[in-house]
Amino acid sequence: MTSFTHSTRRTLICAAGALALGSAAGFAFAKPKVRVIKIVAKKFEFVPSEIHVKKGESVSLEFTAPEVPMGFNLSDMGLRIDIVPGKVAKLPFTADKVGNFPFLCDVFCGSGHEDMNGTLIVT
Ligand SMILES: [Cu+2]
Repeated sequence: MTSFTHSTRRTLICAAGALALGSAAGFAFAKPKVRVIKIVAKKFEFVPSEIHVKKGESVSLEFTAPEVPMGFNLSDMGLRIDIVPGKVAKLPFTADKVGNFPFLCDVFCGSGHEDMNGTLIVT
Protein backbone atom coordinates (compact mmCIF):
# COMPACT_ATOMS: atom_id res chain seq x y z
CA MET A 1 0.00 0.00 0.00
CA THR A 2 2.80 2.32 0.98
CA SER A 3 4.78 1.62 -2.17
CA PHE A 4 1.69 2.21 -4.31
CA THR A 5 1.19 5.62 -2.75
CA HIS A 6 4.85 6.43 -3.16
CA SER A 7 4.97 5.52 -6.83
CA THR A 8 1.73 7.40 -7.51
CA ARG A 9 3.20 10.49 -5.95
CA ARG A 10 6.35 10.15 -8.02
CA THR A 11 4.30 9.84 -11.19
CA LEU A 12 2.40 12.99 -10.27
CA ILE A 13 5.61 14.93 -9.63
CA CYS A 14 7.00 13.80 -13.00
CA ALA A 15 3.80 14.82 -14.74
CA ALA A 16 3.86 18.23 -13.06
CA GLY A 17 7.50 18.70 -14.04
CA ALA A 18 6.85 17.82 -17.66
CA LEU A 19 3.85 20.16 -17.72
CA ALA A 20 5.87 23.06 -16.30
CA LEU A 21 8.67 22.45 -18.79
CA GLY A 22 6.22 22.15 -21.66
CA SER A 23 4.38 25.35 -20.85
CA ALA A 24 7.65 27.25 -20.33
CA ALA A 25 8.86 26.16 -23.77
CA GLY A 26 5.46 26.93 -25.24
CA PHE A 27 5.53 30.40 -23.75
CA ALA A 28 8.94 31.09 -25.25
CA PHE A 29 7.71 30.13 -28.70
CA ALA A 30 4.42 31.98 -28.34
CA LYS A 31 6.03 35.23 -27.17
CA PRO A 32 4.91 37.74 -29.80
CA LYS A 33 7.42 39.83 -31.69
CA VAL A 34 6.57 43.49 -31.40
CA ARG A 35 7.20 45.63 -34.47
CA VAL A 36 8.13 49.21 -33.68
CA ILE A 37 6.64 51.90 -35.91
CA LYS A 38 8.18 55.34 -35.47
CA ILE A 39 5.98 58.36 -36.14
CA VAL A 40 6.96 62.02 -35.98
CA ALA A 41 4.22 64.49 -35.01
CA LYS A 42 5.24 67.85 -36.42
CA LYS A 43 3.42 71.03 -37.43
CA PHE A 44 1.03 70.02 -38.93
CA GLU A 45 1.28 66.43 -39.96
CA PHE A 46 2.06 62.95 -38.78
CA VAL A 47 5.00 61.40 -40.66
CA PRO A 48 4.06 58.90 -41.92
CA SER A 49 0.38 59.77 -42.04
CA GLU A 50 -0.50 56.24 -43.16
CA ILE A 51 0.27 53.41 -40.75
CA HIS A 52 0.00 49.88 -42.13
CA VAL A 53 -0.43 46.90 -39.80
CA LYS A 54 -1.75 43.36 -40.04
CA LYS A 55 -4.71 42.23 -38.00
CA GLY A 56 -3.38 40.41 -34.93
CA GLU A 57 0.13 41.82 -35.31
CA SER A 58 1.72 43.20 -32.14
CA VAL A 59 3.05 46.68 -32.83
CA SER A 60 4.33 49.56 -30.77
CA LEU A 61 3.73 53.06 -32.11
CA GLU A 62 6.58 55.31 -30.97
CA PHE A 63 5.86 58.99 -31.32
CA THR A 64 8.11 61.99 -31.09
CA ALA A 65 7.17 65.66 -31.39
CA PRO A 66 10.14 67.89 -32.27
CA GLU A 67 8.32 71.21 -31.86
CA VAL A 68 5.31 71.43 -29.58
CA PRO A 69 3.10 69.03 -27.57
CA MET A 70 0.78 66.93 -29.72
CA GLY A 71 -1.83 64.29 -29.12
CA PHE A 72 -2.54 61.08 -31.02
CA ASN A 73 -6.14 59.95 -30.98
CA LEU A 74 -7.51 56.90 -32.80
CA SER A 75 -10.94 56.62 -31.29
CA ASP A 76 -12.05 53.56 -33.32
CA MET A 77 -9.46 51.48 -31.43
CA GLY A 78 -9.69 53.37 -28.15
CA LEU A 79 -6.09 54.58 -28.55
CA ARG A 80 -4.82 57.94 -27.35
CA ILE A 81 -1.53 59.31 -26.06
CA ASP A 82 0.09 62.66 -25.35
CA ILE A 83 3.27 63.38 -27.30
CA VAL A 84 5.67 65.69 -25.46
CA PRO A 85 8.85 67.12 -27.02
CA GLY A 86 12.00 65.41 -25.74
CA LYS A 87 10.26 62.14 -24.95
CA VAL A 88 9.23 59.04 -26.88
CA ALA A 89 5.55 58.26 -26.40
CA LYS A 90 5.05 54.49 -26.73
CA LEU A 91 1.66 53.09 -27.58
CA PRO A 92 1.61 49.28 -27.91
CA PHE A 93 -1.44 47.68 -29.46
CA THR A 94 -2.74 44.85 -31.60
CA ALA A 95 -5.42 45.62 -34.17
CA ASP A 96 -8.35 43.20 -33.86
CA LYS A 97 -10.29 44.33 -36.92
CA VAL A 98 -9.56 44.98 -40.58
CA GLY A 99 -10.26 48.35 -42.16
CA ASN A 100 -9.22 51.97 -42.47
CA PHE A 101 -9.36 53.97 -39.26
CA PRO A 102 -8.76 57.71 -39.09
CA PHE A 103 -6.62 59.30 -36.40
CA LEU A 104 -5.95 62.89 -35.54
CA CYS A 105 -4.06 65.27 -33.30
CA ASP A 106 -6.24 66.22 -30.35
CA VAL A 107 -3.94 68.75 -28.69
CA PHE A 108 -4.20 72.22 -30.25
CA CYS A 109 -0.82 72.90 -31.80
CA GLY A 110 -1.35 75.91 -34.06
CA SER A 111 -3.21 77.19 -37.10
CA GLY A 112 -2.86 73.91 -39.06
CA HIS A 113 -4.01 71.70 -36.23
CA GLU A 114 -7.42 70.92 -37.73
CA ASP A 115 -5.79 69.30 -40.76
CA MET A 116 -3.42 67.15 -38.75
CA ASN A 117 -4.69 63.65 -39.29
CA GLY A 118 -3.93 60.28 -40.84
CA THR A 119 -5.14 56.74 -41.36
CA LEU A 120 -4.41 53.39 -39.76
CA ILE A 121 -4.78 50.71 -42.42
CA VAL A 122 -5.32 47.20 -41.07
CA THR A 123 -5.20 44.31 -43.54
CU1 LIG B 1 -2.59 69.51 -33.11
